[in-house]
Amino acid sequence: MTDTVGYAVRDNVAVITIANPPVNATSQQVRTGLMAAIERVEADPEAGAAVITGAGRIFVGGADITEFGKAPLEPYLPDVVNRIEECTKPVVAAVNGAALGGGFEIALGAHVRMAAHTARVGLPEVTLGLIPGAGGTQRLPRLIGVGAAIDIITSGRQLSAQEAKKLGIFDDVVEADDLLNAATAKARSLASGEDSPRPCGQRPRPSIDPKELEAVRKKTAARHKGQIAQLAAIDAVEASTRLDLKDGLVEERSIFLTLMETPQRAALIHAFFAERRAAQLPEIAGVEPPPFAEIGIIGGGTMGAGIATAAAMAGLSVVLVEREAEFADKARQTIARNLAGAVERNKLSQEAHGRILNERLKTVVGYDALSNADIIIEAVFESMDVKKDVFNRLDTVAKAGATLATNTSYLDVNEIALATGRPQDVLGLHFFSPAHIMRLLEIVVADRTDRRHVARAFALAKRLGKVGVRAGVCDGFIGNRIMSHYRLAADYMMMDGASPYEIDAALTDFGFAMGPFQVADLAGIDIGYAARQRKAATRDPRERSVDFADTLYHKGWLGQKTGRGFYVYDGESPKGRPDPEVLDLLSEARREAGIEPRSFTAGEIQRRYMAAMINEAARVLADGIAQRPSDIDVVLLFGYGFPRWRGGPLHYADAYGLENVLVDIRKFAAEDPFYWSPAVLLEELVAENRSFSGLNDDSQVS
Ligand code: T1G
Repeated sequence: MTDTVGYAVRDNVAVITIANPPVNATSQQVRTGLMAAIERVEADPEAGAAVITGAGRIFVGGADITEFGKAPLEPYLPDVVNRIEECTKPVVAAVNGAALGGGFEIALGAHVRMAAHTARVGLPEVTLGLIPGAGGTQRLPRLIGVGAAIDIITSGRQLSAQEAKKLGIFDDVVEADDLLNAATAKARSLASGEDSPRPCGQRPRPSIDPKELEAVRKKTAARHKGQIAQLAAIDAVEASTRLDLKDGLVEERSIFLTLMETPQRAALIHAFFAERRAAQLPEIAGVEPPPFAEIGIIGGGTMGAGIATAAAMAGLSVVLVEREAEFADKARQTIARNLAGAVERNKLSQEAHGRILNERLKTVVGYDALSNADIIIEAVFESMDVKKDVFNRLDTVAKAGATLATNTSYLDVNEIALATGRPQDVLGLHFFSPAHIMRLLEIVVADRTDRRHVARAFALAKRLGKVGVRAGVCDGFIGNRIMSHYRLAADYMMMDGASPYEIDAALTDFGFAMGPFQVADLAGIDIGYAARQRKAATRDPRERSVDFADTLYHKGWLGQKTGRGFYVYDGESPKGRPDPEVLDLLSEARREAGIEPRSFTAGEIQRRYMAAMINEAARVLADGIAQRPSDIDVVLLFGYGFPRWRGGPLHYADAYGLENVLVDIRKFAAEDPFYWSPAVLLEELVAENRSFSGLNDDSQVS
């Protein structure tokens, strides 16, 4: 065997163990080893049957994604799975942990599937722009039916062992410790001929009513607008209703290889690795993060309560401090509501919910309660004076070595740090609301922040299930700084003739979860108003300012929270409908500004919006606020609704062509040379015929 596939015979059963850390991905070595192991079982007189299992906590995490985009190497995974299914002796899959993608397909090739109660299965290929390419689209429908198979394959979701058993995927689910014994006992009974299981591939072709299939196709297209893999997966599953296994596998392979060449596959794989690369920083390489068990939070508003919820759900003990008992109680009620929502969404067990409220969460008055906290996060009012006062008081209360974090979304973390006698312990932890749901966490490293606190912050992000991204100190850090720039491009287009509704429609067609004016209504027109007031003091006089939204603010039209903003929200259209009065006000504002409105195509709206985003992202990168282009992609993907299947703004820029971005910017610069001045880094990359992806090597931080 290879050292990634072990083979050991025990009581007439060959146990084949896949050991390819960290996730037992089916690398070429694993595929070769599996092929050899099956051949060995057939020839081995000591083995009447075989069990396939994974070493460690994962069964098989899937095909080896690092091989994608390169020339495929034999043996191909579908051939390995076919070989398992054709084995002349019984093969039992002992699914000891996550069996994802190709891992699940290996289990489907086995004749019987048994799982540990902690195991999970899934076919996440569509999240990578692909479809299952090793028989999953042919075997799963034969096992559980077309409808259930399409749901699992097009959602890419993971199923618990219990749900999988209910669907008929697992023949048995046992305690994790008993799995190997149970599986070898099963294999032994199969070897003795007591039972002759029917391999998936030998089951009859499944069927589905054509009308039902059409309805599923329509629903899938609506749910995954703009994406291709989900619909291609339905085509592959549909083939299983028409073709025998062999021909169905040929059809699946053809669809799979076509998708392998698509820009969406490249973008989604980029996103997969970008998310994991963000935590790889030379400045914390080899730095052991100080342990943490207790999190202190100051401020029990939406953000503070959300952070407390996330920390408590991650098993940490939480002390939330408010100024008065009434506010402390209110915070507790907010947290309880958040937890109840998590239970409804199956993100938290009822038992854990109770344990948190009874044992793990304290909501009190008085900073003294923070004296044992390892990490203290303030989420108080966004005012420098208020924050300085908080940190000044923390200095006297927090224990030595505690990490002192501000949740500010734009204030100068260096200035806040100097409000304490321990600036080396201070950094920013910029959570995104709702903090117990949004996965992005900007970790803002100030000039004096000690690396151990940076390492601890990344360890906290991982513990909370968040994606930590390192940011330098500037107004808005990475995400908000870029957003405030491209948001202006939308405002300019609105004043120059495009309606807010055309702009939102063009950008949701591009793939954004919401357009900028829908976002403004969601966040609150008053929030935008406050930001404009704050920036007015320091705005460069050359910058064109647009204050149309202030008109709505002064009318009390603050967005969703008042039932009216750019859109009208009422019983008739809870999601909001265009407001003719807004258009009249806009025409009036254009007249007063002496603007002759012109029309914008959806394409031009998209090009302007993206050019602005890319231009400011290039500046953020050049200023060292972000460590690498893919970190900026991660921020926009996880915090601002950028479509994942486009990979993020800088991956998109490379795909669109940096020279094309620069041509757009230079064209727009004719009307506004200040706002559209090209980023120097962008001009350099174009001049040197380089791409942003070439800068995604290890972070520049020494
Ligand atoms: N291939 C290569 N490397 C992988 C990998 C994979 N499939 N999955 C994870 N890694 C790396 C990851 O980059 C990280 O590297 C390390 O392993 C730990 O990952 C033919 C075509 C399995 C649930 O989409 O969902 O099968 O940062 O931090 O939190 O039909 O990894 O340490 O250098 O995520 O414990 C389908 C992807 C592939 C599953 C474990 N499979 N992986 O989570 O660890 S396509 C997937 C995951 C396919 C077939 C098709 C998770 C995990 P580094 P991690 P984790």
